[in-house]
Amino acid sequence: MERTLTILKPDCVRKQVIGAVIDKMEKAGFRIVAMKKTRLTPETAGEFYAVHRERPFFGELVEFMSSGPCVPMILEKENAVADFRTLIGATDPAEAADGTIRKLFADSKGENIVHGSDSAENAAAEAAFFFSTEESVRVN
Ligand code: 3AN
Repeated sequence: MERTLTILKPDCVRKQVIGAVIDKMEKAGFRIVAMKKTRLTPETAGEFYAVHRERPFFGELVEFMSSGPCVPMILEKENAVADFRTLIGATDPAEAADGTIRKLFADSKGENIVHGSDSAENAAAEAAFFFSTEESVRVN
């Protein structure tokens, strides 16, 4: 079993497609280990995306991610990191494969509905960013 960290981004919450997106995840075999609604500040969003600090879109990314509530989740499945990235599709929804979450729900590269960790190592660090050890214990 492997874990990945996703965030249902502020556009997902605003569009009221949280349920539809989670349905896709559960139907694809992901178990929900942890989930909450929270709101990032520009400071915490900048910390979460620190690796992108030098990228030209960093300011826009921080502004968007702190623009409203979001829903971070820890998901578990065999091969979770890679399978989840397949399920969500390419960063740019215009390039995302048919049937992927971003193709179905996202508007742009910036407002692309969900985050997905890019490695098991980053997934663990990102999970610890949002959840305590107690909150990360699988219950079923
Ligand atoms: P992914 O989320 O698919 O791993 P990355 O790591 O390339 O994509 O990008 C990190 C975050 O930065 C993404 N969540 C995405 O929404 C945002 N982003 C990437 N490219 C752009 C862009 N050109 N303009 C605005 N935001 C972007």
